[in-house]
Amino acid sequence: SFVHKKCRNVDVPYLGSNIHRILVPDDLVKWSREWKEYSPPVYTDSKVHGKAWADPEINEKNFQPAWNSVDGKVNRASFVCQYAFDQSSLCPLNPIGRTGLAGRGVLGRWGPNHAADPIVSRISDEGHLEFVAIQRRDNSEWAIPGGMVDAGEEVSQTLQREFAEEAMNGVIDNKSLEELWSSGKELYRGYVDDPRNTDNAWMETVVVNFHDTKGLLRNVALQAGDDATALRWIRVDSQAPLYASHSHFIELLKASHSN
Ligand code: RP5
Ligand code: MG
Ligand code: MG
Repeated sequence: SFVHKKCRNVDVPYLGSNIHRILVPDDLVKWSREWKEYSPPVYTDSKVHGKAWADPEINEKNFQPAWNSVDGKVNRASFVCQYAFDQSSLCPLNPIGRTGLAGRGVLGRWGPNHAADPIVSRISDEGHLEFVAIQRRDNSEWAIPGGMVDAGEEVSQTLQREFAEEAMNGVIDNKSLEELWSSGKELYRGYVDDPRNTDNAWMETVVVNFHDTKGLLRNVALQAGDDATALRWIRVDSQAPLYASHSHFIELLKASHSN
């Protein structure tokens, strides 16, 4: 079964910090494997504290979230399973298993942090299936231009908003793309092996393909914006390394266009 890898990397410090994860061997990822001395560093970035998009500390008096369900405007349900809790800290437990780091890191929510990933694709003049990729500001890796679902936001909105912010330099009302946005095909919903994941906070996403059969994107200026520093079309067969689990999502894109 699937084990996460990118959130067990001990070669680099955790994003924006000098904290290192402890090494979790493959066979000790699952919580069901006993590891009595497991005691990872506990780390939550100070930028998370007091933010409207983030949860408070787990033991804060007024923090009584509806775990494993839609909690008002925040979806705290996991696509993977009903998640369990650490017996002493009471924090949600990553459904895939240990990551070598506890706390939330830079993620705002305890438990699942929901995102959406729009894969905008086309067939190039040379006949190759390719998709819009952006370079991320946080670690310079190439990625699908996805982002977090805001509180109270529909995933369908997140997909369009994030694409507009990161790949159209914020131009949201683009009438010429209406037809493209209504053509979405879901490729995946579930866990993301994101390098920011921790034992108690992790990324999940809905990946939707918008395939431009009519050349609608020729009328649109694609340009990196917001937390993207560059943009390019990447061929699905290019083997270019991608952020988090995005290579897996591109494999699903390939498969869905090969029949
Ligand atoms: C990944 O992080 C998701 O697949 C999505 O692409 C992205 C969302 O986070 P930000 O781009 O907002 O940092 O796990
Ligand atoms: Mg964004
Ligand atoms: Mg993003």
